[in-house]
Amino acid sequence: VQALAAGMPSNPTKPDEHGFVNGVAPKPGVSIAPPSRLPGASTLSEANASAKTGGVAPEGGNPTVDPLDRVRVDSTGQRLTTNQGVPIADNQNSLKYGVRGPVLLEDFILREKITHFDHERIPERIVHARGSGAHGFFECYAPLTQYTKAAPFREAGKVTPVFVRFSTVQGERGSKDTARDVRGFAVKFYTDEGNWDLVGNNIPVFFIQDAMKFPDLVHAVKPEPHHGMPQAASAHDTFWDFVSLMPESTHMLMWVMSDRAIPRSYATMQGFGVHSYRFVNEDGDSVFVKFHWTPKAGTHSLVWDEAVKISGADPDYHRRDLWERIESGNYPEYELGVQVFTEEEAERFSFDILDATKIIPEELVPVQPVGRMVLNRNPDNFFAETEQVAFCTAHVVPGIDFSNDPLLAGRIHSYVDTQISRLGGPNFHEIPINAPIAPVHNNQRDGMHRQAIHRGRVSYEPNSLAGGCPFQAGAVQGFVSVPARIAAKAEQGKVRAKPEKFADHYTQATLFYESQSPVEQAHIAQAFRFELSKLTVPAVRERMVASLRNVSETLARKVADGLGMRTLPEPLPRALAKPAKPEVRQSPALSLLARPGEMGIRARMVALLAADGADGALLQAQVAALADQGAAPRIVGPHVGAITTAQGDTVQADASLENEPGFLFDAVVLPQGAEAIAALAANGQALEFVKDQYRHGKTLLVPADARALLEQAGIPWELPDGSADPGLVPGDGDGEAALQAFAQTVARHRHPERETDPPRV
Ligand code: HDE
Repeated sequence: VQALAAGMPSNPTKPDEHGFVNGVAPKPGVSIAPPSRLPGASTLSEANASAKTGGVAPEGGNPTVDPLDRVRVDSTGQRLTTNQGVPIADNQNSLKYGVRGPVLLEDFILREKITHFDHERIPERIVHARGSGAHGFFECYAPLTQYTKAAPFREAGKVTPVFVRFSTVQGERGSKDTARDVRGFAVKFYTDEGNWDLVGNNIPVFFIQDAMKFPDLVHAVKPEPHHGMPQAASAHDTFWDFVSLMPESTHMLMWVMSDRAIPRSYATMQGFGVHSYRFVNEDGDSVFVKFHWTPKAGTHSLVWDEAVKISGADPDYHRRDLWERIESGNYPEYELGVQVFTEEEAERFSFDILDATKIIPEELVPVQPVGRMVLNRNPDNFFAETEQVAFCTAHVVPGIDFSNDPLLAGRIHSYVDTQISRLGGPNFHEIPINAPIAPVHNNQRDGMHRQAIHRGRVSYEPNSLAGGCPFQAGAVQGFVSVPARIAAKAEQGKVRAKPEKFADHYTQATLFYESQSPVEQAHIAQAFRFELSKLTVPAVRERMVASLRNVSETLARKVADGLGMRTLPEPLPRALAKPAKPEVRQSPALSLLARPGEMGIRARMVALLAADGADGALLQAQVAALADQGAAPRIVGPHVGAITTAQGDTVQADASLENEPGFLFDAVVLPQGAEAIAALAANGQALEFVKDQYRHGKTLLVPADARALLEQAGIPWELPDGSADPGLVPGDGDGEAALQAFAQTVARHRHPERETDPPRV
């Protein structure tokens, strides 16, 4: 009180946190000027326009770093303390009465430590529990003000910080990354006008049309409740029972059974907002919009046999890949594209744009590129950032609004609701990773874990005692919902029903299947075969094949053959006898091959097999050349550590055949040196290594000596049709030209022309 009276801060060590400008208390009733709340001094994210909204994309830097500094802890050179800041003298022994005596209840240090530990876990997300996050920025290419006043799209070069979390859906927090599953692609934009969360998936459609069915869907796909199995897998009775009874799932099933559901990397998959949203401009005019993220590295996937094996050897495969790409400077980058269309156009489409089981073919409404997102910084702390981040479809900003998609409506409710129990109360927006960079002022108060210390006695509006503050922003600055007209026919009134076009469950499933390349179609059939083969109830299997007959007779036949089903069941009755004629019957954009990417071999994992007697000089030149091109080369030997080269010196193996098997790599370089080849050809792990590389369609660089290794592994030099296998690159001599040819071949991702079913090797 004395300090205040003297105009001095009450807590001299924290002047700014207590709202004092230059250490002097403001006069009552005078609000604090924003500069006193700059990052570093503030307990809340408030006005700090400078560091986070700069005009130039900070390649390699990250604008979200600074504001979080206030909560970052670096213990370098610091002494150990309790949570109350009391220095701890001994962190090894509990307090006892005599060295062999009982532990004393008074040991507050032990009790604090154990108590905190006991509560270290929070509930995992009910879906999307397993995820990996990264910081980055979004940069706008050109003003989009014609369509939207949303802050990230206001001017060319405008940079908005983002945090992204990728996830699987079905599995628990500790489950594997490479499950066959949808991937979450959730982006939090920390805009000048509040947080905008674009909570999307890597697949542009969904299983169901109405939020009412979401708990049923999730109960069906999660491990079966009686025995808790299977983990992170849809290949079980309850899932297929449900979806085969829900024909609206069929389109989504085509995507989930395609290679899209086993991406090679989070950096090589697309992302989609799924629902139709609205853009709103300064004049209040609105258009519909669908959001698309396209990876610069191209769309690349795993093959199933590879995904299964990876899940055993490295359940963190995607998490590690994301981390390593960012650490090595191969920043994952995605282009944001929008499909913009009007209400009138929407009415003419053969499908309903409120139906989340439908896409808008790109041939009908082109995707316009509007900006790019670069992920350039790993989180400092997995729990504090990736686990505590809370996304929500209700987090929109002026310029973005909703459509009446009934699935979206349920989501707008669900996310906030789930965070309240997951993050322990209504103040999760104050957790640093969730706090907006835009200032937060309102009259919401108290609750669990409140961080803000609100000054003054006014927490209501209208008020006169605080000069009416915080005041309503009004229609010009504030968020105003689009006064969309409701198209309900008068006679309908309140209904529980769906629009008619929602009932066309198959046209777009067929469109998807017919737009795939032959190898992608083969993988879809194999995925259905695998999943349905795991069912214990034959009737469910049959019902699913009956449903597939409405998508494609060829597909249904292939799946039935794979299941030993001699006669095809009758097709399931269709809900809509005469669906509207589709605008597009083929959409090449739906094939993964449509986007090979521009990154060459950057971030590709390349194994260089080695054993005693390998040509060490060549090996080192190859490692250097591959690293130069941005790939991640690793020498893999029979053991880690020293390998004696043909030249008599040693090279160090980074990994062993045992700890990093072949399927973890995108390609392999085989060594030169007859002795090394003989050693590898006598090693079952090395043979499996190259067999997996071959079976999964990878590129192998094969010097003359190494042909013996391929022969031993039973790998044919020719493709099934007798032509030369383009993925087996011959390599001789000093190897420079060969390595060049190898790199170009690796950039093609895979050689599916090698595939046979069942595999030859
Ligand atoms: Fe979600 N979803 N969802 N979802 N969803 C959650 O929110 C929900 C849907 C998506 O990395 C939950 O914070 C309902 C579609 C992602 O933290 C929960 C419905 C799409 C993430 C929830 C859907 C998504 C979630 C669980 C149907 C693609 C992870 C934990 C009406 C457009 C975000 C949480 C992260 C997470 C509800 C359908 C994407 C329970 C009710 C469609 C990427 O609130």
